[in-house]
Amino acid sequence: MKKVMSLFLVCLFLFAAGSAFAADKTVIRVAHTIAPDSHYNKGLEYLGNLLSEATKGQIEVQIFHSSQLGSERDAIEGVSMGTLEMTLVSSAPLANFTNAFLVFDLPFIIQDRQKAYAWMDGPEGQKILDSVLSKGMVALGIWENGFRMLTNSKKPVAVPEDLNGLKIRLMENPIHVGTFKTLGAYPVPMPFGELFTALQQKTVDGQENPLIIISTSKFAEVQKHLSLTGHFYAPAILLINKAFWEKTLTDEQRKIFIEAELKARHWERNYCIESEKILVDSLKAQGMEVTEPDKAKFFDAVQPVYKEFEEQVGKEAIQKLIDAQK
Ligand code: EAX
Repeated sequence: MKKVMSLFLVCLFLFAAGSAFAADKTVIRVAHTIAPDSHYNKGLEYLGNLLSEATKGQIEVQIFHSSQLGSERDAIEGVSMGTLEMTLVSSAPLANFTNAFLVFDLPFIIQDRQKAYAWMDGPEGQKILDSVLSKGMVALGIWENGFRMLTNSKKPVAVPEDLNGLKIRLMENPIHVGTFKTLGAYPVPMPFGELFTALQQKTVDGQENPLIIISTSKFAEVQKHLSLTGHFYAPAILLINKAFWEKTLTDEQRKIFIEAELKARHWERNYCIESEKILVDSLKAQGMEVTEPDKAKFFDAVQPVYKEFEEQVGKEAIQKLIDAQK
């Protein structure tokens, strides 16, 4: 009986110690809108593993994919207010919060990925990231979503005229919407979480996203035509709540985080570049018809967009990003 009793006490002690330990653990919930096998999810898993290892399990990253916690706009609002710790989003929906990221939304502004990375990771990129500080957020770094390609269920798109009258879903961003208007399409801004159903039910004819999203979101099931336009480059911004970053995390944890984020950022960008190499063939194998569009014609057709948004984006900001890639 005594033996049983002491065993019970030992168990009770271990249980209490275990839960006290668990209470020391800091959980970071991170939301994103795309699939569990997407580049965002893989990059966040990589970051989570680095953080867990370096802090001996003190920090745990919990990933909520597929818009489980709402749209990108919802997630940004959540991180801004502190109801969510972290999110990884395209920079485009940040247009609702600051103008600083708009320069990335101009069509064809990013041509050289490597040079653009260097610029984004340098002081100019930092200035842009700092624009969210006043919104209660810290932008930790610029990851990659990717070059956006056009898909639709109606016809091959080789020249801008082919877009005439097509209903194309876009992110909620004024420059993206303006660009597709200029191209003669009918732009339909909508959160990503509603997109698959909208394509399936043909409320929209097409959409545009990087190949890796077209693939992991299984758009080949509802879209026949893929046009390799690469008209926008979408950076992905890792945002964390400012009070959480400054007050909940310790100095030591923040230091670990900064190092881990840098590693994860490079890892995620490389993962995108590597995946892209096989994705055109893979999407063909899934039944998509692939068109190499006349990019020069698209480039010429969107030039009025630069004039239209020049004031809002800032002439200087535009020129700096272009010059950085020379
Ligand atoms: O950021 O909404 C979109 O099309 C984005 O590419 C997606 O949510 C990932």
